[in-house]
Amino acid sequence: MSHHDERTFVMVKPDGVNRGLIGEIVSRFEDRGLQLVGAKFIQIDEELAHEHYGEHADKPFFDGLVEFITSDPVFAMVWEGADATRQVRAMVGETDPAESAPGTIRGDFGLDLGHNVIHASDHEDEGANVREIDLFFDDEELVDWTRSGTTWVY
Ligand code: RTP
Ligand code: MG
Repeated sequence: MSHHDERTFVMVKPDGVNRGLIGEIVSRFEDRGLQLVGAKFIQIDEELAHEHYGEHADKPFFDGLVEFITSDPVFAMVWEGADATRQVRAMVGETDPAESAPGTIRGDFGLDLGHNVIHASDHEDEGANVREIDLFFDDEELVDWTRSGTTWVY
């Protein structure tokens, strides 16, 4: 990991998994030149859901959000690259798919606020990427590696 590189947490939500969008989403990050350093297919339990979405505990949509995120499996990933958290958020789009530009993941695949296909660490919440990576992954589940022969990507 070179000095300008950063790791960020990304997760295909249950709606994206059910719609068969894991491969499409992984491809977009690969195409962009980001580097995969960890991934796993899991079903989130209540406790993990409460920790992950704790910032929204007081919101009216919290119970529905927890019910949804625990309803079916998710595909959790860690991606590395220059300014990765901001880069990924730009590729994801806005929270509401209706506000998301075509070409973004939510702009292309999101249905509504509750079914917006993907989660990514908030780039405006400093340390969110590191907290979320720690919450979902053990250190030994993340791979330190350098791609060979790829001077054209990060
Ligand atoms: P996420 O955390 O899932 O990546 O989404 P985000 O940063 O774009 O949005 P955030 O404000 O963190 O909200 C988390 C998720 O809660 C659902 N939500 N529902 N009904 C509502 O008003 C409402 N607002 C947010 C969305 O699924 C959002 O992704
Ligand atoms: Mg968020």
